Amino acid sequence: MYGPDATFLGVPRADLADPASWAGADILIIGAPFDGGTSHRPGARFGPQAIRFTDYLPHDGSRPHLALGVDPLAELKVADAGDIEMPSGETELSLRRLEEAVYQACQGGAVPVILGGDHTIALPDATGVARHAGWGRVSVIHFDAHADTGDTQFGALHGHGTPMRRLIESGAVRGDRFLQIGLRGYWPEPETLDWMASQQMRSFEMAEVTFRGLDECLTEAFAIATDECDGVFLSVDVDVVDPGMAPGTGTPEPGGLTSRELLDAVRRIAMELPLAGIDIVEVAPPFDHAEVTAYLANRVVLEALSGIAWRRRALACDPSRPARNPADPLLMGRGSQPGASPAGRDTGAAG
Ligand SMILES: [Mn+2]
Repeated sequence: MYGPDATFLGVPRADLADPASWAGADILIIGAPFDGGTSHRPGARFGPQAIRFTDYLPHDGSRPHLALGVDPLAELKVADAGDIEMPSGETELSLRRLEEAVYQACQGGAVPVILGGDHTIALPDATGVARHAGWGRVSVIHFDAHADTGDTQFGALHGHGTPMRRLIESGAVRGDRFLQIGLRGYWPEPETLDWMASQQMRSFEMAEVTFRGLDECLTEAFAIATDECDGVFLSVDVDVVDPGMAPGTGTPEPGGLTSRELLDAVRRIAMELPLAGIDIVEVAPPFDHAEVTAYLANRVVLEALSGIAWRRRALACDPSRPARNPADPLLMGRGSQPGASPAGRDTGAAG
């Protein structure tokens, strides 16, 4: 919708209306250039294009991941359906169009990866996935500085402060399978926290994350996310990262995760859990500096795709294509270096 008309790192173009153009795709990239739901600074409508091509490497269809030993762009069939037309003054129409596109992607067998856009789009994103995977059968792991569980925003049902409440209210996803990581700051108010508690949500505030460690919190979240659910929807609001490392966003809240922590967490989620859909939202290029936030969001997508490719290898158990243990020394088994260790803890984590 907002050019230039380029695909994610140059992957093949898909036309949603022409299923043959993306037949067999493992991953379908969908742009959601909508920022009509922002409560403060807009600009995330320019997020999809920034995430697509903010990278210093050639757009040559190859991204060999050092730690995981996979090349997600070569091992997965990744296609880009371009941007959904989401006129800013037509929120419900915009969200309907996006939900339909996400649903189509799922029905075609692809994992949708939606590039936002403000967080309003998580409602159609996770709803589209749930329509395919089963109502209430998909858990949500949600990285964010904010809970996004407001009842209304400026009196409206839709906005980037309310999508998680709408999702739970509709039953598309279960409140007690809704994991939030990175919350902090001064919102929401106690009434909304009471509602979240009544839905049995599990929200990890940054103080808990810092006190216990991110990995321990993730392990707890994973156990909940996989209990009586068939798939996981991952929603990454880039403002979960500290504004010092992700300044290009509309509602920055100091004191967040480092970019390293977010990338590690996303990679681990993709390696260990059955991802059914992903969105990365709230990248607002007009507020970015030196493209710091756009580079990070591009890598969030690649980290997720790499984890998915790694997980497929691990589940295939093909000895000629082992899943590399990222804890091993990088050059292990090359030249005169000692060979790879037997499968480590991560290789067994795919179940
Ligand atoms: Mn958010």
